[in-house]
Amino acid sequence: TIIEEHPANPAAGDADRPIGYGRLQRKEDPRFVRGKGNYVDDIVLPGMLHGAILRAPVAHARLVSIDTSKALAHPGVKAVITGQDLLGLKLAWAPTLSADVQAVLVTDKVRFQGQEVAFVVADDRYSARDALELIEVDYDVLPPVVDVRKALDPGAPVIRDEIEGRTDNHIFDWEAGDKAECDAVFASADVVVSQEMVYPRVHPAPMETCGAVADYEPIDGTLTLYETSQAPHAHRTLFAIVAGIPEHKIRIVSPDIGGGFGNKVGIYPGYILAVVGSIVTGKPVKWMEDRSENLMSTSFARDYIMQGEIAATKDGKILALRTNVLADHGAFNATAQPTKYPAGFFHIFTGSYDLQAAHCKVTGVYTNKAPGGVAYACSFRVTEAVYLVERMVDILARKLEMDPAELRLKNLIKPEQFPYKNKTGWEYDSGDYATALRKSMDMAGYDELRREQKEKRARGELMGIGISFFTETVGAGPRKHMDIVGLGMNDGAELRVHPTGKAVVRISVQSQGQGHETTFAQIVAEELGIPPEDIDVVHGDTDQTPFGLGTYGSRSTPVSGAAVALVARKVREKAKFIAAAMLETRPEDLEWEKGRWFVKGDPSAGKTIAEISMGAHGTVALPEGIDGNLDAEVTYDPPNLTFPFGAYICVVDVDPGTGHVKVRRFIAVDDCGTRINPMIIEGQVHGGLTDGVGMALMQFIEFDAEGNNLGGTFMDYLIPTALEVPNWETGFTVTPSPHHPIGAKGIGESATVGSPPAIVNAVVDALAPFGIQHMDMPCTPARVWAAMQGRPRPP
Ligand code: MCN
Ligand code: CUM
Repeated sequence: TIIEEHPANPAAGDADRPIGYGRLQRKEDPRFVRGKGNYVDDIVLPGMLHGAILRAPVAHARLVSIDTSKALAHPGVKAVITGQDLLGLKLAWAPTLSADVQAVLVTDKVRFQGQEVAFVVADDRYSARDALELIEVDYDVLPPVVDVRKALDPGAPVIRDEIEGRTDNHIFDWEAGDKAECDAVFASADVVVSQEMVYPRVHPAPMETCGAVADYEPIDGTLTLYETSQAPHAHRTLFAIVAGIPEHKIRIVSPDIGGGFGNKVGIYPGYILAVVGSIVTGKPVKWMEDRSENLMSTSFARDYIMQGEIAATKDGKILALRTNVLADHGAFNATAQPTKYPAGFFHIFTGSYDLQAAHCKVTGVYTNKAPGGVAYACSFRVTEAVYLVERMVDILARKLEMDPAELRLKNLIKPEQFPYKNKTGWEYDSGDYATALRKSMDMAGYDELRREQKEKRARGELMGIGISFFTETVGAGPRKHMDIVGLGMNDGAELRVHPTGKAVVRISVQSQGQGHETTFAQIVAEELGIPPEDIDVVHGDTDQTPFGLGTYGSRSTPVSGAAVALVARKVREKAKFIAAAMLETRPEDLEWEKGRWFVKGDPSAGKTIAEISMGAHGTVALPEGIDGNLDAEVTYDPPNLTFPFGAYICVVDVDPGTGHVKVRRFIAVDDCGTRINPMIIEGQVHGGLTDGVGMALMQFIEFDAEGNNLGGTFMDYLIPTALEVPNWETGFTVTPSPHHPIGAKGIGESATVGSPPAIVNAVVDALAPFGIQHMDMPCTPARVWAAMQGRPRPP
């Protein structure tokens, strides 16, 4: 099922051009490249005040006293809000997305460095920031819990002692798969290998930090909140519940978003404080984080310690996989994932292989660190899952002295096994895995690379080749299986075709750079034959769009994309009845071709969508039950998630003198089913691969023994640039999703999920002469060098 791609976008006006799948340039780019984007910080309202947050300098401390009088006296300061003030408003604690609560401002105890302690509202940003230094706080510093491995020790300080009866830092235990069956397979296997691996704490670090402008109107009780949000409708419902403002009085606007990457899914104290500030002062209040605030206090990602074990026969048939995971959730359990899955979709850790058994257990614990955990293009923790299985398969290949490509080819799920039910309950919709892996090997010249490596090894040069094969599960989700804080994960779409045939489609997801204004117009164009430039996509304003759960987990195409295709089909069906009236024939005598209904056997007698729309809005006598417009709306409940996949090959050179790793080549073959816009897909893949280089080689948020965050600036937390990445070599196969209306699967996180194991596999492969079985990310020069010397791992 490999479909050849249509050629590049032909000139405008060409009637035959492939509007559905062409490499249409992004409709949003003219405003972005001219500096005309409209971000939250660009919003200026009359009389607007500015907020700033005082943050805790230590990780764990009792709040003894707080004196705000000097700050209040500072020129320009309009209000100083403390945790005590919020207690009075019943807003000191807010519910998280994981059935926990999080302090909006500290009332009793600081629980991580950078936590919110007080909020100053002033005439301008500088006065607000200056006033922060005038707030006098007395802390009684407590020993922090920094090492997740010690968080459950009997004597460990109890972080969440405000919860009655709590005597430890344990949050949850969660399991998937059949443990007994799995243990039995392990017991009788020829070969078992195990490895502990750390997927370190990293941060999505979008270019735009988080912020909000809150405008509470006391006269009619309406709240307009401009927010950096990936999920405006879900936020509106939560604000209604948290702040007690009726939902119909709340309008949430997410204007242009300068990158989200999961960082903008949750509701942060700053958003709530902007609202409180506006209520208290009666003026609009803007709050915008700086870079360190973003890195230190907003949703981090990963932080999983995984104990992996894989069982196989001696000739390389993989039988089973099991893992125990220790998950560091920080001081509040604020991870964002469907309610039933405290470890997200980690239980897809069986990967792309046909196994006899699998079992995973995840233990979540509190530590004195910022909350979060599900972010950074993670597909709800599929990142961690894919890293685990792909590292384990490589370690097994080494043990069996088999080529890692050969071992994978032997064990991949076969095309005829789809739909494939894995051992932890997922039903993979479609796949042709071996074809994708072979294609990546052809593109890489795999055999030639292995020959080159052999020659280089003989000369003492360190070259490594790493493979990863991943399967994702994206498109949350079917309401029978999942919800977030009780909200079903369905999306709406509303389509209006104006009398002259121009259209507007309103969607419930929110673009943060993914190009939705282009690709969703392309879906309508494909279904109705209207050129994409004649279709406007409206998103990011709860007053203007249908309810839906927002953009994350690469769900926009699988869920909202399906809604858009279906709403266009609904309009097409309605158009048939109107066309029949216009052509004085019966609807069943009409046939559809791109853009028009015509009489079967008489192609000259037909009406285009534009003509039909004019007819609908005009004076054509309409059939019974058809009203005078060409509009429709739908709410889509996906029957299943979609399962994109890919085969990645990474080639690295390691400098034996310095331990520096250079990614020399990277080949990525992705399959996201039907491809709506290949150029946008490539952009998503390039971005995700760059993330992968960041995580595998450069990035981690470390803490010292006192719980000080050592990754709070871009001097310490490194962002890969064009200098660190190769020219990406991308390829694709197309295996449509059988249940998605246009066969599309998500792509937005695939490369971030799939690339880190390929890079680490390549580094470990390069270091094979040293007998190294595993290296934890990031493979920094210091760590690689130490590994080569047989020294302990430096931080
Ligand atoms: N697409 C396509 N054909 C497909 C699948 C997708 O043309 N078969 C297009 C879509 O129409 C959309 C884009 O590719 O324009 C990404 O689609 P999708 O995979 O549905 O993902 P989402 O739109 O839901 O985006 C979310 C995803 C996530 S969860 C993170 S995290 C991430 C990512 O997108 N954050 C991003 N990519 C990002 N890219 C940018 N520029 N900024 C972010 O914050
Ligand atoms: Cu997990 S990051 Mo994206 O789902 O927004």
